[in-house]
Amino acid sequence: MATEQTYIMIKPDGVQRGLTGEIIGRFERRGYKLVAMKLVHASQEHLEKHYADLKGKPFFPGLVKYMASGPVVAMVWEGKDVVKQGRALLGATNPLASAPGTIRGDFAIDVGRNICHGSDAVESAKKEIALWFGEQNPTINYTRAVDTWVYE
Ligand code: DAT
Ligand code: MG
Repeated sequence: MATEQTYIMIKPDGVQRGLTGEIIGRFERRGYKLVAMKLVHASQEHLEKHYADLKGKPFFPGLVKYMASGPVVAMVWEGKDVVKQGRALLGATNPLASAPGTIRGDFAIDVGRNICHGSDAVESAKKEIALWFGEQNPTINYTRAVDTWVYE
């Protein structure tokens, strides 16, 4: 399976609740590689683009307001199967349906305060990385000594 990239974002509630290190740590400990990261206080207009697929849903205005309510941590993580595995690390969209051991299953209760975002496919990851980091490839290309202990 080819190495891929995913867009992972710690939402304003995750930042406010001091869960940034915890969430980053789970991706690090799994073996994935951080290749881009920044703190952003996004505009409503930017968030409407990020969630364009959900425009028209009854919760859309509240979702955009919540996401614009404070800074988020925007990240790109890289590794084998990272899009699907990243979603598994986050847990189900609704934290009440998330298994303990997942990020949402351990730290969240309401769907409108589910503390993190992860791309749902390789193609949407590409779009989201371009939206949050720019069209030029923004990721850092580097090798880690530990990679030979993570991958066979
Ligand atoms: P995910 O974040 O798992 O990709 P999604 O793309 O369907 O889920 O929805 C984006 C976000 O919108 C989700 O993280 C929380 C919010 N959301 C989704 N369904 C909702 C609902 N029924 N009520 C309130 N907020 C909802
Ligand atoms: Mg989604």
